[in-house]
Amino acid sequence: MVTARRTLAGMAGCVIALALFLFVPTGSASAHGELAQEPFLRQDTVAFLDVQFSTDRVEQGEALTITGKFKILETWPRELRQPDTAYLSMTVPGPVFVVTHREVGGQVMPMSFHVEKGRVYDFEITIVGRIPGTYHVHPALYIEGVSALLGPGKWVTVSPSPEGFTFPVKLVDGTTIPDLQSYKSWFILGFSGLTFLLGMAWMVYWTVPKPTVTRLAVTNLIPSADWGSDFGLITRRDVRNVGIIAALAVLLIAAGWVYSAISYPNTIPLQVIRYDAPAEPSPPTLVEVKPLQARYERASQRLTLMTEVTNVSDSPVQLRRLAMANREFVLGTPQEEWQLPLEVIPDAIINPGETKELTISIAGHFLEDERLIPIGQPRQAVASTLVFEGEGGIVNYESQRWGLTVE
Ligand SMILES: [Cu+2]
Repeated sequence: MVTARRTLAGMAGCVIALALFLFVPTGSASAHGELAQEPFLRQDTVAFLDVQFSTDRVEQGEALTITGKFKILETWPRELRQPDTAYLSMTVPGPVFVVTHREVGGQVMPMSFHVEKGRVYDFEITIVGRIPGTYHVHPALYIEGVSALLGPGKWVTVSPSPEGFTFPVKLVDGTTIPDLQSYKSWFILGFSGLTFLLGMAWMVYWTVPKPTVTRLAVTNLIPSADWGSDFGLITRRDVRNVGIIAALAVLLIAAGWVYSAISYPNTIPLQVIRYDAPAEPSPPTLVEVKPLQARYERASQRLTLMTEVTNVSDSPVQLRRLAMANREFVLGTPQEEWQLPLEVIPDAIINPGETKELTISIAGHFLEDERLIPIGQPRQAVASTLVFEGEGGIVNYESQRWGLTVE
């Protein structure tokens, strides 16, 4: 009686939870969790630099290209799995774009590739508008064992086109699939449905007529080598019946394999070999950077990075920009929606042979709103990449981590 009541209460709970989940209205999400990642995960891992979007407005079926560089930072935390295999993509809320082309270091890179800490890579990614709407689009680097690490985001509008969106694909044998979105949908659904039915039959067979779940306490006591035939748990008939289900599953897989081998003789085997992505050549060293201290003042919402910079080249060097998580801080007027102004005291130019103590500062409520400052986090530090420019267009990307004091 008690068990029955408990079961009923449990079921009622489930029904209420499901109803709440399905019917209680929620606000629409305007971002996609880029700020949910821990500050160190965004600051210490990958820096996106010189990112450019070819446009912020496309029609359905029109292409948009994102170019730029990413650097695998020397500040990569030891607590994370070390960077080795990466995959270039982008992040948007759902399949609202399709990626049609990817390049890393000037090479077409549709698959995963190897990266190295400290190196800078050029990238290019082409996406085509699919579903009308306005979306926050980020280039993203997926690192195996870590997560998606996002670059700066830009709002892009996809406007409806009278023809709608189609995704034709040309095959090796010269034929064209008119629209990949609906290609053999019913066949795929039907085949998946059959495998689903077999799986359900297996599950229901073992749970509904058998006391495996309803009398878990008893079945748990039976040793694993014992069939429990005395309790009616597994009988010879059961073995025969589930043998039939297993045989049907093998038959289905074999039939699918034969069908695809006959209908599609020209297939590309699964690609397993990965390449090192071609990195940019290492530039001559212009500066030596020593992070001294970072201080964040909560009242004025100002972050200052005390940094000692020595110019080891024979011409003046200028600190131009600073990349931190999905933001970029620039001297002068920001041009892009992810850029914000940067202040450098006394100034950003370091003469040859000079050692200068720079006070780099950034201010604004976004520092806390976007969780760039790790308040109440198990790591009191900030990391960023400083961009120094010397004569003849030589650029050094200096990634550093500063110990942080919050006041
Ligand atoms: Cu975003």
